[in-house]
Amino acid sequence: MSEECVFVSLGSNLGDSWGYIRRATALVAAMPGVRLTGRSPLRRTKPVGLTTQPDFVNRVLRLSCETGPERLLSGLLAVELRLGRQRRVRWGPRTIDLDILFYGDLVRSGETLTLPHPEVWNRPFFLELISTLDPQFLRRWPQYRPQAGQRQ
Ligand code: A4P
Ligand code: MG
Repeated sequence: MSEECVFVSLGSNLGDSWGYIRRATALVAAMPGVRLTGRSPLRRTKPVGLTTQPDFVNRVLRLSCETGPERLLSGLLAVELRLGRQRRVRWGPRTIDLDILFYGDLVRSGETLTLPHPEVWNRPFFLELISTLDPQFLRRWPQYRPQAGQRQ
């Protein structure tokens, strides 16, 4: 299978969030068929959606993947379980959440996998963190809306 450029988000707002993000980064980098090609800085962010919960720590990873999106997603779910993630409330607090933001140019909508991740354009910190890894990447997407006065 060909290698694709992939962006994965990491988020945590329970327990030792900085530690969970660092451990998740190492576990994702060790997954078969996955090569870590960039990791963004860590950002403390205000909760989106359910706003009455602690602040998050977020990071974005850039990967080169030959797994295909489904195998990548099941690998990420295994990392979440290994780090003690329990699913309780949608958009609620979590030790670790790993989402696929972009898998190459794939666009799909399904029960188990929607690409690009539907919340990418609603969460400015994802856009900012992707830009730290690849400043040109978001221009490939028609949803990309440059700020007034910004050069295209
Ligand atoms: N799924 C579908 N598409 C994807 C994808 N592109 N990547 C499915 C990963 N998973 C995808 O996710 C539920 C199911 O979504 C998965 O089993 C998979 O088959 P989940 O992680 O079990 O549940 P969730 O995370 O509660 O729901 P969801 O919709 O993933 O929520 P989000 O969008 O991840 O929101 N505020 C800040 N500041 N920072 C955050 O990181 N995160 C959330 C969670 C809310 N507020 C936040 C943050
Ligand atoms: Mg999720």
